[in-house]
Amino acid sequence: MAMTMYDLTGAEDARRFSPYCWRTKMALAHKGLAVETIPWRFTETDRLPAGKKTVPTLIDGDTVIGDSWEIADYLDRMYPGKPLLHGRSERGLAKFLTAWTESVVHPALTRLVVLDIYKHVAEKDRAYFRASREARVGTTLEAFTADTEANVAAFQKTVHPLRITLRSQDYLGGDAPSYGDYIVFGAFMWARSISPVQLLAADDPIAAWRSRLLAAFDGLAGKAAGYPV
Ligand SMILES: N[C@@H](CCC(=O)N[C@@H](CS)C(=O)NCC(=O)O)C(=O)O
Repeated sequence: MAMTMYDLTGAEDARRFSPYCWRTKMALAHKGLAVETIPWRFTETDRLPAGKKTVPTLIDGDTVIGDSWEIADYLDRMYPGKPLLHGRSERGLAKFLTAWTESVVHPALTRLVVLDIYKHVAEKDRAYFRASREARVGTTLEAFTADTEANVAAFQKTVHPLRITLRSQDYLGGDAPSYGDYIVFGAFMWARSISPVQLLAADDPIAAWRSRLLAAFDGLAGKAAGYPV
């Protein structure tokens, strides 16, 4: 039986925009595991099994796992082929990429996409989304995102370490994608799913890496609803 996964969406069922859910979907595809995704919206916490509060939440038979890192670990334990987090050093580096993505890349992207997210979420999610995110950023979504040009420039500077790395190798994993690639790529899928803002110049090595991952697994990510990049 295929696994099922609760997957964040906007007003339309097809607009799957969670960076964490994208990590997990790429990880499942990496292992060749089938998953049926269930569209889930911010105010539907009661629908999540086992008291989970965030997505991705994965259900595999009788097992319910929340948190993308826990899910990657679980998948490696239960389905050891094509490991995601094998070896202490790979695991350690994936931890660093998680921390960098969540504490540096996501905040820089939030400046660019948070108002677009608000515009795409279901009507019933809007009040919750605005109130929770404005409390987080300390101002209105409009004020926080006002200067797109400056915010794109700041984002491009933020991801410079990624750019330097990808000048000399195709993936963070070297010549093939690793779970670390999916962690960072999830952030780019977050933006692509929800926002028309062009984050990267066409000749940026990061754009070439993003294209490779959009095409991976028969275009799993590239075929998903989103804006052209
Ligand atoms: N550490 C968790 C974070 C998951 C997370 O925060 N997911 C967001 C969607 S992108 C969520 O469910 N948010 C619920 C909310 O904001 O109420 C993971 O890696 O899975």
